[in-house]
Amino acid sequence: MEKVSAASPRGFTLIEILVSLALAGIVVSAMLGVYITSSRQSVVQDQAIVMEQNLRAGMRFLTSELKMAGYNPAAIEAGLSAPNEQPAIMAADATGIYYIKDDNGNGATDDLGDHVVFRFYDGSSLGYQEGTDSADGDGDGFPDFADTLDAVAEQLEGVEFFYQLDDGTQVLNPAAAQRAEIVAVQVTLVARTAWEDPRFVNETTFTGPGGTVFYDPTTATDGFRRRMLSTLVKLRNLAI
Ligand SMILES: [Ca+2]
Ligand SMILES: [Ca+2]
Repeated sequence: MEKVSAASPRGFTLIEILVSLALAGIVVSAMLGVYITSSRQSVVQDQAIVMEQNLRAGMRFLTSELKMAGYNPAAIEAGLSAPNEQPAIMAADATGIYYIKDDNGNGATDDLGDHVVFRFYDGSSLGYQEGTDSADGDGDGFPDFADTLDAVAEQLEGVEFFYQLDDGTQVLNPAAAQRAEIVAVQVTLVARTAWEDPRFVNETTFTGPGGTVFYDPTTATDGFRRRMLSTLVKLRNLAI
């Protein structure tokens, strides 16, 4: 009589295979879950690091350049209080500034680098450009050379230039006569991550010192992480 011994080789039953597959499935999905969570966290962290670096690099460049507004050693030597007897700040509004300096100290302000523009553009970038003169074809106060800008910071929510006059007043959009009174600029940059974090709702309000509302969660919320950086740049060449 044939008898199947317990030790004899045999195949797996369908139930055994299904149970094994189910167990394997649970293990794999648990591992996948851990992997997805950790990779999502690292993407979020990477994005936050990129945002922070972009913001700091942009601010560093802007502040070191802006400090030189009105720099004019020849004019100071000649006893002139205003560089080349004209205001060093040629245009200034809440999102842009155009100023003159004698970059190479040769006594003239028509060399490359003597005219400088910083401006927020394309809704997400802080642009920089240098030129040699004030030619302004469209009459918007900013020179033609600044019609094309190089980005010094990207993925920005916005920028704010808040001007401090020598009587202590602070204005976002100085009138022409006030431009000669500017002694410092409170520069604020707000950056945001490239992508929204689907598991994050940003409920922080971002408002600049001058009142610019960059993000207002009471109006609408999203999942972008944001970072605001604000620095007071003293224009030492203009604070005479
Ligand atoms: Ca020069
Ligand atoms: Ca123009």
